Amino acid sequence: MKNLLLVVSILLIPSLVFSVKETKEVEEVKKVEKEKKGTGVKEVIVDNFEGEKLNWRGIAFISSKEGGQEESTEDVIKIELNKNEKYVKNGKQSLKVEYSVKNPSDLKFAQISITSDKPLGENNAISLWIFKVKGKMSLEFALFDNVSWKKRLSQAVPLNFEGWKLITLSLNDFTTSPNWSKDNAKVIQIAIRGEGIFYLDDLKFIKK
Ligand SMILES: [Ca+2]
Repeated sequence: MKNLLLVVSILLIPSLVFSVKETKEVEEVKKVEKEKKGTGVKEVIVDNFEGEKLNWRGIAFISSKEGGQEESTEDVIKIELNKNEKYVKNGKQSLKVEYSVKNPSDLKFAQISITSDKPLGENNAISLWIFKVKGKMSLEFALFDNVSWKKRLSQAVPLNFEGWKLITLSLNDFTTSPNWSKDNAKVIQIAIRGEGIFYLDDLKFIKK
């Protein structure tokens, strides 16, 4: 009996040692993969549209040739929370944006805006999902420092696709602005030119 136990132990010990070693190696690999993937910077969800309340506001504008702008009384920018799952990327809701223009002109645009609870901070990019339904539109993003009210502006992003598209804009895609601080960068404005309907989901500040 004693001999049998001894034999069993001798047979078991190397396999136990091996499995402990293997577990450690797997953990090590996982740790390295995590460090490679994660930058240690926490992304900020600006809006995933899962709330009850609409946190956005939209205004239709017309620019004057002198450079000023005033609210347009003939154009309509409609924004609402959407529950139709076809147009939801994540969760149960998204944002529906509909802009219709009566007399199309290059001077016309609509602007939708939101204030994030948390600033851009150590993140360096904006990401969002867009489902374009119809129309010809381009979007320009402005990121405001909500203390100095300085802004950085993106290039125009044409919505020349249908269905879902992930749009990522890094800070390098924006103009620079003195006295603009990423620690106060909380207000996002999206200017829409053209007209049409699109849905928006998962607007975030991320580290690229
Ligand atoms: Ca959502």
